[in-house]
Amino acid sequence: MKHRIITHAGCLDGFCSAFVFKKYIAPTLKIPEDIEIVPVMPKEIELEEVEIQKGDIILDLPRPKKEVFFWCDHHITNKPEEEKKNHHWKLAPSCTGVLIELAVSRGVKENEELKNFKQCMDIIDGAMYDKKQYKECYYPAKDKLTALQQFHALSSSFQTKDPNLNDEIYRRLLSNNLERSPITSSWFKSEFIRFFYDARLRSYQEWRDQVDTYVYYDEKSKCVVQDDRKIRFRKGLVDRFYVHYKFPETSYSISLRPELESDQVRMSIGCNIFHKERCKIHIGNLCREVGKKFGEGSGGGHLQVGGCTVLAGKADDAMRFILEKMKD
Ligand SMILES: [Mn+2]
Repeated sequence: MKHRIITHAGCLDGFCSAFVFKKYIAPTLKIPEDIEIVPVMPKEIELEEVEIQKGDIILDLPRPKKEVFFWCDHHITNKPEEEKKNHHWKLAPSCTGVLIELAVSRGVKENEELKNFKQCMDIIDGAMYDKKQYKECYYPAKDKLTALQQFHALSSSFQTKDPNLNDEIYRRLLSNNLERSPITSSWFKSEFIRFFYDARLRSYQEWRDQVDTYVYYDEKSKCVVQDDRKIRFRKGLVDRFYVHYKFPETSYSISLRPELESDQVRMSIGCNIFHKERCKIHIGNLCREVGKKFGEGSGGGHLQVGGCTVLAGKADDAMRFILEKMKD
């Protein structure tokens, strides 16, 4: 049987999930080392735009309708109705963490490096940063990077504005000889990855300076609104936790980003990451509902963060619908 690893494109958790599968789980299943890596977006699985094959290994992505060799995910909206032998679903901060646990349960030795790997990924993908860790990862860095910063540096290398470049870097890094964790691998130690991170940190600052001019706090719904339809073009790169740092009284945030080519608006909703106890709604379910009601059906996520795509003409209705839900 021919195997491929199909994993979440442009996503650090997708990358690290593929890393853990290839390095630790594949050998237990006698899967060859040169396995092909195929980065895809969740939407491509949901809308059946990728041709799924029997031998496929699907990580950090929705479960495809067709039978596959192996599937592992941690998104609450992808919880399967029935259990299956080759299906691994667990509500957890990161898919990488679920796969590391699985590898350990299959006999892989759990050392400090692996523990640290899981811990960093749980903080990053589960948005479990405290204010200090947030500052550490999103503001200019010193010469020597902490482990958490190193994972951020890694992700910035395949989150440029060119999806093909991202996929290329992603696949090439994963085709290297994999050591015990991505950040202890020799290829990671090169200056090359640091370039991407330093540039990204400057981009965050540019974005923060611009967003300060149009972001606002809606008191009734306790939500910060960042509506990019208000600006002609966006500067820098989004620092998704900044609004909660800037408005500590918020419970939620929403961002609207018009997609120029498709006449759709991408919405991201999250709770205040520094005060998750304020989150009273199931955001993943809300996103799924909004995606169906106001768009073509793409939407989902976690309890406390999610995203969906709606038709441009229905974006205002969708926004009113969401803000109303946040009030109670
Ligand atoms: Mn994930």
